[in-house]
Amino acid sequence: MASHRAVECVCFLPLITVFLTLSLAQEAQKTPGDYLKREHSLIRPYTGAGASLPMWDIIGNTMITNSYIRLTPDKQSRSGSIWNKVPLRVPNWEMHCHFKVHGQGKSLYGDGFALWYTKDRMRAGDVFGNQDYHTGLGIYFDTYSNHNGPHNHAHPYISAQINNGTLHYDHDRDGTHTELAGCPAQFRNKQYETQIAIRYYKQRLTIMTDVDGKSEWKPCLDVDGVRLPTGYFFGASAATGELADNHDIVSVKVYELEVPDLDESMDYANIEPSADLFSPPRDHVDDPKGAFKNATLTWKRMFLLIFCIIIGVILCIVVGVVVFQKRQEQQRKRFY
Ligand SMILES: [Ca+2]
Repeated sequence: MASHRAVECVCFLPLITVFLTLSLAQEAQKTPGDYLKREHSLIRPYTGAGASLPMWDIIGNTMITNSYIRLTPDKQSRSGSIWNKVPLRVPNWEMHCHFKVHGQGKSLYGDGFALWYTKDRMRAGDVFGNQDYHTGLGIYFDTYSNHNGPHNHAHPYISAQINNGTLHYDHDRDGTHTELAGCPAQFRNKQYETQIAIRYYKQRLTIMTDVDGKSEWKPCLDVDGVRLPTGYFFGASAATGELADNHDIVSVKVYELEVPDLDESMDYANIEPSADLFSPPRDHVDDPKGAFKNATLTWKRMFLLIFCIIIGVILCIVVGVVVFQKRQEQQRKRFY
C-alpha cells in the first residue's frame, strides 16, 4: 500500500506543484480583508479577553490571555477546547491559524492539538481533548508517536480526517488507518510564527504549513473529492497526558472563497461528510472507493505480471547457460 502511495505521489507531484503554484498565485491576488469572516475569526487584541470572547466559548482547562488562547498548559493530564459560536454559512472557505506549541520537554512531550470543523461543539473527549466519532473535519497536530509499527512516520505529524460519526481515532496507531492524508511538520518550540492554511474549495481540501520561519506556504496535503456541508462549527482542542506541552492558538482567520459558477440550487447544509479516497466501509459499495480498490488490484496484478516475466527471463537465461555449458563439455569430451 505504501509503495503504491509512493508511486502515485511521484506521478502526481508535477500536478500538485502546478496546482499549488496556481493556488499561491490566487492567494497573492486575493484581498483577504474583502472576504474575512469576522464572526469566525479570532484576532488580537481579542475583545473581551481575560474572561470571555463574544464569538467563542471555552471548556476544560483552556484559558484566554491577552496574546493567546492556551488550550492546555505544559502540565500533565489537562485538556480543553475553544469553539466558535456561529455556524459557517459559506460552502468554500479558507482558514489561517497561527499557533504555538512549546514546552520544557526536550524529547518527551505531547500529546498535541487539533483543529475542527464539526457538527457538534463543546464535547470534551479523548481525541486531543474533543469527542471521538466526530462528524466533520478534524486536523490533528500529533506531537507524540504512539506507534512504531507499519506506516509509522516522523513526528510531529499533521493529518486530516473526514468522519461521518462512525470512525474511531485510534491513538495506538496515531490515527494513521483512518487519515485522509498527512505530512510531518517540525512546528514545536520555534521562536518564529508557526501557521497553517486550510483551504476547502470546490470539494478539494488543501493544507499548507508555514513552520520553517520563511514566511511562505509549503504543501502538506491536497485531496480532491472531499464533501463537507455548511452549518458546522470551527473549534480547536488539545490534551496532555503523562506528557505535556503548551498548546496555544494565537489567531484564527476565516475567509470566504468566491466561486464564480457556484451551484445555488445545491443544498450545501445537507451534505454528509465523506471523501472519495477514504470513506467508511459500510454502505458505500458503489461509490468511487470501489474504483480505488480496483485500481489497487490492477497495480498488484501488474506488479505480479512484471515479477513473473522477470523470473521467467532469469530462468531462461540460467537454463540456457547450463545447456550451453553441458554442450561445450560434451564437445570437449568428443575431441579428447
Ligand atoms: Ca500520537
